[in-house]
Amino acid sequence: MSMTLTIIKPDAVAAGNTGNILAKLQESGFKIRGLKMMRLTEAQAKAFYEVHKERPFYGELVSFMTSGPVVPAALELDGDDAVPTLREVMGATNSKEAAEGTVRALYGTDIEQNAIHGSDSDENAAIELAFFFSRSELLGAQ
Ligand code: FUP
Repeated sequence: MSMTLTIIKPDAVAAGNTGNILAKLQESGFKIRGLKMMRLTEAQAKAFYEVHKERPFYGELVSFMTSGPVVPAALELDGDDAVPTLREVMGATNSKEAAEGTVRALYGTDIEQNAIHGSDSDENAAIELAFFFSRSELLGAQ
């Protein structure tokens, strides 16, 4: 099995789409191994997106991600492909360009308010899972 991290972002949580998105991820084969609702602090949002800190959209991204509650979830998939499978189900970064039927096409609005996050590599998935879930929280779910 393999794991990845999603975050249901403030736009999708506020719109009441948390349940629909979790259902769609489960229909795509993912098992939920960790789940919480929280409000990110500015420091947490800055740290999570540190890789983008020189980009012009960083400040707005941090303020969007702290604008309301988010729902991080640890997702497990049989086989090795949790990361690429979530990227496929999630769709392109810009919701306006995301393929029909993807989470971002269904529930996102634009390039910033794009409904969910998905880890982009196995290495980052491990870092991002540890950012939100302790080892015992993930082990306890099995
Ligand atoms: P993704 O992996 O598809 O989430 O995309 P990136 O890692 O490139 O970007 C992370 C987040 O930054 C996106 F989800 C939304 C935000 N972003 C913007 O707000 N504007 C941009 O031009 C690019 C990304």
